[in-house]
Amino acid sequence: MNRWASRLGTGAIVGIVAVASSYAVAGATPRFVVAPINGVVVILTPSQVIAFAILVLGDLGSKLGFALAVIIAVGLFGGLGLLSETVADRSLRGADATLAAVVLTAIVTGVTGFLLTTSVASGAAIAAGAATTTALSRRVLRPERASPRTGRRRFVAAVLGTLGFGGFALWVGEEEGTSGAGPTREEVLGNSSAGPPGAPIEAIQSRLAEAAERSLDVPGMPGLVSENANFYEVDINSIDPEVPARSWSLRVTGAVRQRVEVDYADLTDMAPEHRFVTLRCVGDPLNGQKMDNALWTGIPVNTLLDRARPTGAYVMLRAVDGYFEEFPLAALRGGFLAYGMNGELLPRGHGYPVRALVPGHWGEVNVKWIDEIEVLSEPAEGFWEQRGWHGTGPVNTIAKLWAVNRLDDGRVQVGGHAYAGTRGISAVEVSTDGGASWSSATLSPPLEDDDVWRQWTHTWTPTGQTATVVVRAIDGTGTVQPREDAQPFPSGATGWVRQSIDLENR
Ligand SMILES: Nc1nc2c(c(=O)[nH]1)N[C@H]1C(S)=C(S)[C@@H](COP(=O)(O)O)O[C@H]1N2
Ligand SMILES: [Mo]
Repeated sequence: MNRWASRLGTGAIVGIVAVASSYAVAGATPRFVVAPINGVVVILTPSQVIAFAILVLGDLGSKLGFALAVIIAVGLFGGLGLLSETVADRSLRGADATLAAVVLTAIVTGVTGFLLTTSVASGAAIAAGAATTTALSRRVLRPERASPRTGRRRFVAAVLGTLGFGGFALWVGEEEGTSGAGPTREEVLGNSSAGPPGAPIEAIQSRLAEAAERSLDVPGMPGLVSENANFYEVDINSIDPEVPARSWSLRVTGAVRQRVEVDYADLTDMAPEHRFVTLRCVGDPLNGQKMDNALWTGIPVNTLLDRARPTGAYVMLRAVDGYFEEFPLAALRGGFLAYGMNGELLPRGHGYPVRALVPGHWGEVNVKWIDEIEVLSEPAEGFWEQRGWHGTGPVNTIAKLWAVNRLDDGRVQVGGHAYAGTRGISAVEVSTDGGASWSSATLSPPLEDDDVWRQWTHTWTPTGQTATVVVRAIDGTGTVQPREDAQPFPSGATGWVRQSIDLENR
C-alpha cells in the first residue's frame, strides 16, 4: 500500500470513529456532531436542489442531506487528525512524534467537536475516539513497518475494527435522546384546573373513544385518529431539537401594544381544550400519506394575542430549530398552542414541548418547538416560501384512495380519507368506470371539530375484469375538488385520485 492511500485510509478511519463516538454518547440529539453540520447543509442547499430532492426523490431528499452531513463530519475530523499528525511528524521524531500526534489530535478534534455541539460529552468522545484511533494506527498501519501482505491484512483488520466500533456506537446511541426529566404526563395532562384531578385525561379518553366508534371499519384503512408513532413527520433537520420544558418560553413580540411571555407552567396551568386537528403537508403527493389526524391538548392562541393586542396584520412564528413561517394574523386567531397529543405529552418529533396548530392551513405553518410569535406590519417570507413554495394558505380539498378490498361475496370495497381544512367535507363521490358515472360514498360521522378529515367508503359488484376508480371530494361550501392535475410544488397537489384495479387477481 502506498503512503498516500494509507494516510487517506487512516484519516477516514479516524473520522468515522470520531463521528461514531459522538453518536455513542449523544444519540440522535443536537449533541451528535452531525446535527449542526446538517443544519448548515439545510440552510446552504439551493432551493432548486431542495425542490428537486422533494419532487424527484421524495423523502430521500432529506436523507441525502443527512448523508452529506455525515460525510462532511467524517472528512472534517479525519482531516483534523491528519493535519495534527503531519504537524507532529514535521517537528518531532519517533515516539515523541507519535505522542505529539495523539495529544494534538485529541485537542484539535475535541475542541472542534465541542464548539460544534456545545456538549462536553460529545467533544470528549470525539477526542477520545480520534486520539485512540491515531495511536492505534501508528502502531498497526504504518506501511514502512510491514510487508505488503501483513500491511493488507492489518488494513482489513482496521476496517473491520472500525465497522465493529461503528456498530457498537449505533447500538449505544440508540438509547440516547429520549426527552430529559420534565413535568410528567400526569402532572401536565392531568392538571386539575378544569375540574377534579384526572378529569382532563378522562376527557381525552372519551373523545378518543368517540372517534374510534365513528371510524369506518374497512380492512387496510387507517382509523380517524393516527397513532403518535405513525403520525407523519416533516422537518427541515434530520435531528429534532431537544427543548426542555423547564427552560422553554414563548414570547409575543413585534407590532404589539404589550409584549407577552409565558413559560411551560403558565401555559399548562391554563384551562386546557382538546381538539381534533388534521394536518397535511403541502409536499404530500396527491395520494400520499403525509396527512394525519390527532386529538391535541392545549390552549387557544387568542389567550396570548388578546393580552398582546397586536397592531400589525401578519405574524412570523419562529422555532428553536431555526424554522420560521409567516402568514396573516387572522389565520392564527383561531389557532391553538398544543402540548398534548392523543393523551400523551407532545412527542419530541412533533414539537415538544409546544407547537402551533393553525386551522385549515398547510402543515408547514403549524410550527413545532415554537418560541416566538412576532407580529409584523408588513408581509415577509417564511423558510419554505424563500425556497419557492406557496404553502402558507388554506389546504386544497383532497379525497385519498387508501384501501381496495375484494370481499368474499365478490364485491369490491374501496375507501380512504377526505380533507378540506375548515371548509369541511360534505360528500365524496366515487366513479368505478373511469369518471363516466358517479355515486356517493358512505362517510364516517363527522368529528365535532372544525379542521378534521372524514373517512369514506364505497362497495359495488364489478362486471368487467378491470375497474378504474376515481374519487373526488366536495367541500362544505359545495365546491368540487379541482380536477386539473398539479404537482405538490409549489402550491400543493391537485387533481382526482385515479386507480386502475385488476379484478382478476383480487
Ligand atoms: N419548527 C419546525 N416546525 C415545523 C417544521 C419544521 O421543520 N420545523 N415542519 C413543518 C412542516 S413542512 C409540516 S408539514 C409540519 C409537520 O408536522 P408533523 O411533523 O408533526 O407532522 O410541521 C411544520 N412545522
Ligand atoms: Mo409540510
